[in-house]
Amino acid sequence: MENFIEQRIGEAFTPEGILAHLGTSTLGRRIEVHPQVGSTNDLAREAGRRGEPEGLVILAEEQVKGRGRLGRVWTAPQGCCILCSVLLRPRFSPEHAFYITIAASLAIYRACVALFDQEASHNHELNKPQASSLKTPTIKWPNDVLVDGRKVSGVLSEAEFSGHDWAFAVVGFGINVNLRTEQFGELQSVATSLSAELGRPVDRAKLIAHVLQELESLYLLLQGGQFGPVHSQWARALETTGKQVTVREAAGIVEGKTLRVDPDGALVIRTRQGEEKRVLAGDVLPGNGQ
Ligand code: BT5
Repeated sequence: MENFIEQRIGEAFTPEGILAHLGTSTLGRRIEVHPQVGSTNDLAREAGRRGEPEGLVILAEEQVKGRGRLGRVWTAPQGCCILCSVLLRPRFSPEHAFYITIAASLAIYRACVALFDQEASHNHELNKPQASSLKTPTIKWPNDVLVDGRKVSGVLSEAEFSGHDWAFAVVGFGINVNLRTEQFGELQSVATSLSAELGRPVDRAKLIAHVLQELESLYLLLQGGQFGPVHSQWARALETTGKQVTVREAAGIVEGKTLRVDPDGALVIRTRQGEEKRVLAGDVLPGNGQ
């Protein structure tokens, strides 16, 4: 039985395997699975330009040109992670584009929290002492999901516009699912995987179905103009609030204490000089989060 479960969990993605767990009405009703691509975001953008309907999900077992924000690289060993892009056709104003990233990180965060909660109650049922090593996921502003301070997932939203309106949006995310920490190489101190944190393999098909389900319900709120509830849930999950941070933005470095996130997603920092600074795009640098 154990072997069977291991084998099933380690299986390649198939659309049918995911659809069997999927309860969405739009997202993922059409799924493409590719053994190897440049970047799933590129394929989703091509699909957007071809006029494919929203909800198309592109998954790959391997990316040779996986990208992060600002020209950075996303790396993942073949066949053990989630590398996914979703085509969206938002109806809300493009000025709220940042909410797509917020919704995706919140969806991934929620699916991860559910996994960790299940593990805790499973341990409880088995009368195992609560694994003191079991950590809670958090979101690091603006787009990372962390477990115990290390990155388990990143989100890259991209959009194309037609005049002042959307042509379409693509939200791409990578989730480190079944990897040993040694497989991260030089990223080992900053990255982790769900299997490493839980101490067991995770069913990728179930997980992606759960993420898509969460993403759809958040996206429906956005399509209905309800940004407030999405923002407040995201703000609650942020590990960055109330901490001393150093943030790198295009204009330079901002240091200070994080006060809040504004409705447009900006991180508000009180600098040592007592000034309030809003950072709309940047990175919270590691190692200074207390
Ligand atoms: C992100 O960028 O975190 C967005 C990553 C989005 C990846 C997905 S995979 C499917 C879709 N197709 C794509 O081509 N991309 C999307 P950023 O915040 O810029 O973080 C990038 C940084 O994360 C890198 O510079 C590394 O330091 C680190 N990194 C790279 N691979 C990682 C991994 N597997 N786990 C944790 N950290 C990683």
